[in-house]
This record gives sequence, structure tokens and C-alpha cells, in this order.
Amino acid sequence: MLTVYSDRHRLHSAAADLINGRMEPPVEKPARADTILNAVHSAQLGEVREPATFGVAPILRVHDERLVHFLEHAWSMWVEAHGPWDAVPRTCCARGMQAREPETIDGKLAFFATEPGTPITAGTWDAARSAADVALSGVAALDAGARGVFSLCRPPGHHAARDYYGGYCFLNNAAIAAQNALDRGASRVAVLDVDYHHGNGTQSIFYERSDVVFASIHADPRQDYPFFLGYADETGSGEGEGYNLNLPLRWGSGWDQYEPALNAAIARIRRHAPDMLIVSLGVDTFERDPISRFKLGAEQYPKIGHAIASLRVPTLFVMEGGYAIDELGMNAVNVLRGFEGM
Ligand code: SP5
Ligand code: ZN
Repeated sequence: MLTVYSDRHRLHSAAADLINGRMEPPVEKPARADTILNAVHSAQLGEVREPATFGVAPILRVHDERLVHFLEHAWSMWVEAHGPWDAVPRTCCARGMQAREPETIDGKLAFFATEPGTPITAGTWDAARSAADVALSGVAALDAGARGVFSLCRPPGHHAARDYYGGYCFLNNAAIAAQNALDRGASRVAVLDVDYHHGNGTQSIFYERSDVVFASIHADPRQDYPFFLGYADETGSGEGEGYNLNLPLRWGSGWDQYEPALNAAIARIRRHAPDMLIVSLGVDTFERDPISRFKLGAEQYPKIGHAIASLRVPTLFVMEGGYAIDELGMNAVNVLRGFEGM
């Protein structure tokens, strides 16, 4: 399987993250992509290729230009206002407040961020753009005939919506890829999100559309981030009614709960008969993940890949979360090996 990867992910590197009320070393860090790339090499998965550059046009097919403009200029505004350390919001916009973009950097951070755990650093914009290029290059490779491609994106993307960011995500790589597949001529696309956290950004981007099925297995939003989206009764609206499938699972869920949910997601996607499948590949479902509470063992990841392969659809794997740094690479690559029947 082809892997698309860029070293530019390294340009996004936060100093700290607020975890359980304390500033700690960030779990979403450059070493994540390094360990996944190492596992790709060790497993001899196949060629590793640099992405092509696509510019902002395919990004603007999914994201509001105000968010894109903000992400491009946030660091310089922040440095001018405060200094050269990570830009984080002190407040966020809440229910019923005026949804008008403020002028100052602190106001803009509050306007576009959903939470304070996703710092903007000197190279965040360049890294986020490069992750979108990694995803878009994967779509191009599938168009050229590949059966499966791994887009080793970092930073991740599935919590970023049309006009907000958060959850370690700035641009929604999977949604940008899905939209680009449609723009290149696909009629129907499916996004299968197996990250531990609900892909609120992806869901919201496609919620009113019937050309993209979004199916997600994730921690129950009553218990875990992102809390305010991901309930089972969110089934899509308007044209999109019936095209969104949420399969929330309780903390402590293992393969016995996960496997039937995965089969239900795959059955829904099969019914959609997509021309392309995008997998938001998070492996933070792992039993030793430091911020998550599912109980999947390492031996389950090849089974996830094998089940996905049963759809027999050209498939783009887009890297999302996974924070157990020692096992992250192996778990991610094991999904791909399971897909390949290795
Ligand atoms: C892409 C992705 O996986 N984003 C995840 C964002 C999660 N942000 C919330 C982190 C909350 C950490 N809670 C720690 C609990 C540890 N016991
Ligand atoms: Zn996650």
C-alpha cells in the first residue's frame, strides 16, 4: 500500500496541553507521526511518497474562508499581541451569544476555537495545510487506480468543522478528501470514522447531504469529548436524512461491543454503494491509550482492516488520533495490513 507522508507535520508542535486540570506534555506531538512512519517501514507496507501541493481551493470547498484566513494569520497576530508562545483561547463562544467575529486575536481565538487544548504554534498553518495535501494526494492516487492508500496526516482533522477548530484538529483532512473525490467525479462517498472520539467536524460538514454517508463508532458523548455531538439520534437532516449513522459505545467497551457496531457501520456504507471510502483512522480505541477508555487489544486492529476490505471499494485511510506512543505505529499499520490481507 502507498503511504503519503510529509515531514512538515513537525512544524506543528505544542508546548503543553491542559489535561485533567494540569499543564502536561502534549499527547498530540510530532513523535506520533514518526512512530507511525517507522512502523510503515518495518512492516514493508510499500512506497512512501511526498504529497503534491494543492493550495487552498480544495480546502475552501469544505471550510469557511474566515476560518482559513484566521488560521493563516493567527500566529502573527498572537505574537504581536502577546509573544512567541502557543496561542490558546481563554474563552469560547457559548449558547446564545452573538456569533460575530471579534477584531482582536483573543476574541478571534474564542470565536473559532471550541476548546483551549488545541494550541496554534509558529508552524501550525503550514503543517495543517500539508496534512490536507497528504489527504488530497491520497485521493489522486486512488483516482490513478490504487485500491488502498494511507494518508499519514498530522495534525489530525475530524474535529474541525466548516468554521471552527479544536480537538487537536485545524483542517478536516478526511472531509477535504471526500469533497475532492466528489469534485473529481465520484457520485457517492462514504466516511467511516473509527477514532475513539466522535468526528463532529465531519458529521457537521456533510449532515444535510445525501452524497456522503458518515458512519462513526465512538465514545458516548454523554461521557467523553466532543460531548455535544455524536448521539445515536443524529441521523442527518433535509436531503441528508438517513445519511448519518452514529454508533456511540460506553466507556469500557471492548471488541464484543465494537465488532457489531463496526458491522452495522459497514452494512450502512455498503447500502450507499460509494465510489470511494475514506476511513478516519484513529487508534485511540486501544486499551492502553492515555486519554481514552475503550478496551481494544492490539489483535483487533487487523480485524478492523479486514472488515473494511470486505466493502471492495477504493479506500483512503486518513490518520486521526491515537496517543499510546509505543504501540501507536503498530496498531495503525495493523489496520492497513488487515486491509491488504497481509
Ligand atoms: C483527533 C483526536 O483524537 N482528538 C482528541 C481530542 C481530545 N481532546 C480532549 C482531551 C481530554 C483529555 N482527557 C484526559 C482524560 C485522561 N484520563
Ligand atoms: Zn480521537
